[in-house]
Amino acid sequence: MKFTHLATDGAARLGSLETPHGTVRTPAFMPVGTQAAMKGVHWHEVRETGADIVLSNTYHLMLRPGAERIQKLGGLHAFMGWSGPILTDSGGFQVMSLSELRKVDESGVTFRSHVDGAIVALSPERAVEIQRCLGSDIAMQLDECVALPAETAELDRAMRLSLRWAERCKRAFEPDLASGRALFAIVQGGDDVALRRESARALVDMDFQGYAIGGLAVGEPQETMLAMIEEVAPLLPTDRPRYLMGVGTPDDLVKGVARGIDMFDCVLPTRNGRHGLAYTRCGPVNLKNARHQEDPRPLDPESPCRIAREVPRAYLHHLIRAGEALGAMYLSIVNIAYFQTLMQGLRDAIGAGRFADHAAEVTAAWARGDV
Ligand code: PRF
Repeated sequence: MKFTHLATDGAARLGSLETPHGTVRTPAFMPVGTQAAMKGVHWHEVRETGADIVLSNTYHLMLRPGAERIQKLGGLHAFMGWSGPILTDSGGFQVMSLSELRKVDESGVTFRSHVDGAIVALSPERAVEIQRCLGSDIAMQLDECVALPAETAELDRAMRLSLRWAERCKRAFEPDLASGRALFAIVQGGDDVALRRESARALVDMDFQGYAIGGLAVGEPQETMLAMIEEVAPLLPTDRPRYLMGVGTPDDLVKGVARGIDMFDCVLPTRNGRHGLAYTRCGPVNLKNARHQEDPRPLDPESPCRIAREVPRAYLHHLIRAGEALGAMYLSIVNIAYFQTLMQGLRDAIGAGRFADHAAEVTAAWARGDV
């Protein structure tokens, strides 16, 4: 994997990340296809929104259909029919948020499968092995993310455990280095500045191909999240990509890029789309609202997305109210396309040296709204 840093504007960075399955233009937003599917959206439609890379999950795929089964079928790219880059999360975060009877100890996490009730163990070594079976272009270390607010002692314990797991993941990943696939470390430490610094410094000393900031957007106010990014980003090597995990709203993305983040992922565009919320250049539009019942206007006549440009709001309102699958599909595409257009605008602005002005314009259009 090769990261080329093309331009900077303040702390914002324009770059390009070469993976075995193609190039990712950064700053990048990765839509989330948790179970090897972008719920209701074809891969060619995901590609048409402008997405270069997608995220999928170790946790779900190890339980069903199984990592070794996907490997037998040619790996995750062939299995699901997405030929571009794939980043896989390591599973620890999903274990903590989705499974019952979970236990964390030095060896890893043990939990009860939500699929068949079986007891499953996930160690740092197994997390790397699963991501090898999947053939993900970017694998993540196993880590422990603590929800905020939390006691310092708890944040300290989880951060140190994550550092030891980072070492073990790195060792387990050594045979993969020649493949061009990458392993990213994850900075933890919650909202504690000293812990964040210690985590970032220790991981940088271990020398990973990229660095994620985890443990944010887990219950803290946005200003705390931004303060942590401001502490951590300057400690990370400028020649490696920086990934803010599980973030966020369009406003989070603009503010994250302004602080030097290169990659993001979030379920918001697809999950909120399924629930009737459309993201547009002029802010979010809740299509469930009765005021759209007789509105013939499209969501945004200037959008590069055909659905946003052409489909009447009244029809989208009807589809969502009637529980039609097409409504969820349409809004998922509209939203992924909006997030990609937003990122393209940020990339263009960094390249042109007008990031701050552009960010202010984007924010002002949301504030004005149109409806
Ligand atoms: N760790 C991992 N995945 C994650 C997170 C984390 O801290 C987050 C936190 N926002 C989202 N996804 N491995």
